[in-house]
Amino acid sequence: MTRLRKTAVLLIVSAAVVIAGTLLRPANPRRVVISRFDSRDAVKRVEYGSRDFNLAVGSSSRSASPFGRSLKLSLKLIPGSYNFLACGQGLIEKRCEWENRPARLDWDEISGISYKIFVEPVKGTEQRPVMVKIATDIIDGDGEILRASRIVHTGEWLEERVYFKELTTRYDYQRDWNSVKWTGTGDDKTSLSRVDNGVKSYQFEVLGIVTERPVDLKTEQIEVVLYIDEVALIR
Ligand SMILES: [Ca+2]
Ligand SMILES: [Ca+2]
Repeated sequence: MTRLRKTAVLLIVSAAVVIAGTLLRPANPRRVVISRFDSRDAVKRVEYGSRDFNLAVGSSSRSASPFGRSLKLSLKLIPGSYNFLACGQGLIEKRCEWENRPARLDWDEISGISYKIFVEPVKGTEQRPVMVKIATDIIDGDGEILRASRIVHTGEWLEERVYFKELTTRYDYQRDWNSVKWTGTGDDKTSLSRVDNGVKSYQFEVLGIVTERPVDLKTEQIEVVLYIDEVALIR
């Protein structure tokens, strides 16, 4: 082979290696997916409920989903009600562990949790735009429940990221107040709002809708339909 041909072959091989490397690389090495909900039975591995039995959860193969099957949540908004969908350890249902809990995970490297969400255009109100407010809760290794919420637009798949530093202790509800760590004393006492010893479980709650003018949930029959997929830890 001439020197020129050798150089050309070397260049082609190098290019092929670079392309192959790009194709084989995981989409986002900083994301560790813990729930994909691709199985029809995925719904059996989540715990969910609502005060007024107004939340339905199912498995959906909605064609618009680029992530395979997803969890579909349908919720009728009732004033003063609550709802939740949870997955992980330490729940009442013991079969709700994540599909993937990496062994020997260094929690110091994990900075938050992300999820994919698609919200269908909200029915029952003429107002536009309508957005949906959703809370993400984390139950940390101590059993403390911390929360951050997001306002999500309708009509497209979005990735929401909730970083641990944004979470605050839920003052409205804890299973065990001894799990909360505090700073200060007496009336000046505030919680550290810190994720300690990793994450046992995650939980979502649909808090309601966000519109320009207030909506009367007693007279307006509003239903929120949304899909959740690819819950992941962020490295
Ligand atoms: Ca999926
Ligand atoms: Ca804590």
